[in-house]
Amino acid sequence: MTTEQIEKNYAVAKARYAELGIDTDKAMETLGKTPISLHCWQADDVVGFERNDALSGGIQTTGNYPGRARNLEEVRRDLEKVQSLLAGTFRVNLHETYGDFGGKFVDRDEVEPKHFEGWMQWAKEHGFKLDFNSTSFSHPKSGYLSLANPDKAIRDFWIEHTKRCRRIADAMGKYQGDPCIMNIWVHDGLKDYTVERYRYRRILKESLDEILADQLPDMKDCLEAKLFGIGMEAYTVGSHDFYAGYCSKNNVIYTLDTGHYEPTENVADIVSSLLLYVPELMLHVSRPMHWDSDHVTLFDDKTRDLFSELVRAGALDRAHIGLDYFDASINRIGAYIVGVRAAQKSLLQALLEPLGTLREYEDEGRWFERLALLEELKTLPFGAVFDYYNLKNGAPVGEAYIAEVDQYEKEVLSKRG
Ligand code: RNT
Ligand code: ZN
Repeated sequence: MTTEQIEKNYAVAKARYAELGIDTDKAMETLGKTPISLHCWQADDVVGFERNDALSGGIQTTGNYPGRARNLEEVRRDLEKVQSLLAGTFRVNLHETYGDFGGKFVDRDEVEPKHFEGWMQWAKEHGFKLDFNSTSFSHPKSGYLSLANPDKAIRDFWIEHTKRCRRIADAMGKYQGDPCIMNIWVHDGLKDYTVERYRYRRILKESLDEILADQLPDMKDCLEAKLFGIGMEAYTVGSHDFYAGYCSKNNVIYTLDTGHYEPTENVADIVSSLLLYVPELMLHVSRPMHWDSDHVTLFDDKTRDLFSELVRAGALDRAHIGLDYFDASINRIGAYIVGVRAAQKSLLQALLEPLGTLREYEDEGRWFERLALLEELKTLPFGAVFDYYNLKNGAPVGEAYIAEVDQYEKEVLSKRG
């Protein structure tokens, strides 16, 4: 498509949406300034730089597509490439295992802000803000239980780790002049039936109370619930109910990962209930396939529904949008672009909804009209708006990024051993 065609299509789309009272320029502006947090772990299959070991803790990457980032420089280079192919405001979401350990072994209870200074500088140079995650998995002390472990020595190790991570997040937030969102997800769970459900949950609650006791001004905590992990099918300590209760009671941000609910559950429907009781949400937008498979996020009904819900609930400023998937079976840079564009399309389409009219219909009991308009909105020329948004912001339009990803693969990724 030529620039002229993209502009012409946009003019038509703009006029069409205007008929419904929608300002497409305003929608693009909101899209452009709504941050999306890029999860660093898609670049290297969640391996990190601590011990270069296999992933454990109930999550799994499958596939061995060539080109995995093998070190810090490669992860950064890949993220820079991803940024260059997208339009918008981006953050980078790091795990503790991605620290700059300078070739030395730094255990999880020894990590310090200095191990992330390089990341802070790099992020600043490239216009990113950082988010952070403590890391309970892929460690000899991970086992089945970390923060919920009855063994005090193991529990204390993870409490110390998590406290340190909060201080790192606080240092990041201070450096970037914007709170760093720190997610705590622990894999704690059991393979088979337990008679101690209550006990482990009580221990996890006590560990969290201890970890969250310090007030840190430049970071925000969020807690991620989960249904189950691989090899931990019988019981997950940090279930939805556990964290919904904990976050409501303690005014903590709840992390909603779209892969962590029953397959037939509508995750979009959870948003409004949570928002009435927790201060904010952190989203891990993913794509579960039968289970928490962490496939690349798509512009599908579930994702669209989720973003519509944020807009309809007026909650864009109470939601931190992040992605969370790790597909090792396809070009990893391409995986980022497909997922981010899917989230952006979902948000843009949500922003282009004539909510005023729909709400009037609803109030007046005109339910046929509501249904019909919702149905017609689906085929409005929203793609032309998204194309123009990318054009205007200097990003590849439509499928043009495919060739660029292929080129990067040829020049960079294929040369990685
Ligand atoms: C695991 C959680 C968690 C992880 C990352 C790597 O089920 O979704 O968010 O994916 O921390
Ligand atoms: Zn997640």
